[in-house]
Amino acid sequence: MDDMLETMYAAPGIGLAAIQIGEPLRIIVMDLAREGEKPAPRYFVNPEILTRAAETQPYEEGCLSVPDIYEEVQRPDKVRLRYMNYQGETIEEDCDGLYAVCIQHEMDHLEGILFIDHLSRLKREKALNKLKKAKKLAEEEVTPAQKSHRI
Ligand code: K1U
Ligand code: ZN
Repeated sequence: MDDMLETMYAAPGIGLAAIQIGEPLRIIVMDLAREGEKPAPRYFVNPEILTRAAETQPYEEGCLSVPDIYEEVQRPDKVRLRYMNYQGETIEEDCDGLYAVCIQHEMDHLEGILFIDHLSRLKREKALNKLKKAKKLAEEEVTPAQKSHRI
């Protein structure tokens, strides 16, 4: 979890699920402190959503696994959560605002779901095309050293 937090801060991101760094574990880290505020890391082991509000809220989400794509997603605006913390204690709490958005986004990762899966077919296809183009460009990109050795 310490390594995950370091990776998340370096990205930078506000959340990270273990599977995003290739670890198939039900672990999430998060820090919703704003720039200039004291870091406030949170750790979630085996998190479960106990209840979801019927009301939804829109939030423009991004994802470290889907770079440079930002889209509005509708999710329940409040959830009740149970998880084990860093110290191994079982915690139950109500989440709202960005906390509710982020924990639902991260818990989707645990099930192999990405935020673009919540979009309309058209928006998802546009996002996937943008990703494919970026991947192609990155593959075509050559380093200055490689360029100077070209004939
Ligand atoms: O899980 C992830 O891919 C991380 C993702 C979390 C997230 C962001 C927005 C809504 C829901 C979940 C990110 O952290 S994307 C980067 C980001 O939002 C951010 C980065 C630096 C400063 C502030 C925000
Ligand atoms: Zn993500």
